[in-house]
Amino acid sequence: MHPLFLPRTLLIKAHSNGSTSWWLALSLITAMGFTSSHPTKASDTGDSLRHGLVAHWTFDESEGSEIKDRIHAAQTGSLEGGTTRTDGPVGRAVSFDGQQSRVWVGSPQTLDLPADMSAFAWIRCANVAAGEYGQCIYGQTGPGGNGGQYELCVGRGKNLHEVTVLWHDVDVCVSNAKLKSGEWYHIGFTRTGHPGNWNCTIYVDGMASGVANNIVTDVGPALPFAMGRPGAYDGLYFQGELDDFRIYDRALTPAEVKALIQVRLTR
Ligand SMILES: [Ca+2]
Repeated sequence: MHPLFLPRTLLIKAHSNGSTSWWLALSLITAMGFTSSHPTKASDTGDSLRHGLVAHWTFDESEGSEIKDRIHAAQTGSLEGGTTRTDGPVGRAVSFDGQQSRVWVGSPQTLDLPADMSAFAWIRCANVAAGEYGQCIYGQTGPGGNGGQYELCVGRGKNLHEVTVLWHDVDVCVSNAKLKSGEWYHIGFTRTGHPGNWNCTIYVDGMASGVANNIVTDVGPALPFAMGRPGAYDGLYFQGELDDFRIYDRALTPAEVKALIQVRLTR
């Protein structure tokens, strides 16, 4: 059916004398072609979630050791150190044992993100407060522990139940939210700014939960990237699960962060 001829009816109360009401049915608006087929805000946001997407690991493979990236083949990861697969909020997920397991990606040029960026994923910690120096869920780090452009950790130092974002070896932003062990959260951060003046916002379950502005620590160099531990560093292993991990080369808006959670509800 052509949209101009949809049976859209407008009722107008044309006359009322107390005992009898006369109603006029008009299809005038439809006949003139004024339809209400404007795109919804949700679909607008859904389209924008593909803008600037530089990595998207769904972890939905049913078998094998490859973790495919939906954006760049060079960002395909590999399960190492006994990493296993499990069910997550959006299809399948990966599970880290906190000992040696990780997803190794390495140093593809496309993950070199020295400026604005975002990274978001579903995360479940088996034991949030497991160690003094925390657990690194993902990040860029050299083999000696030197920090690169971005890392996301939980349970660091006195922030035993919080999320911490680091770059260039410095804790630059801490969440207000305190995580509980064994629960899934949608967690990520955005970064904007320029050398000498950076901003970082941590989001937990779609809400801003920790903001740091005027960060003077500059972004570190591009270094090897991994999930389940900080890059090439043999330590700070994460015990828990990870699903639907996305990285952008821009800062998502608060509305876009909220829309990302809907992916869980619509699949
Ligand atoms: Ca998945």
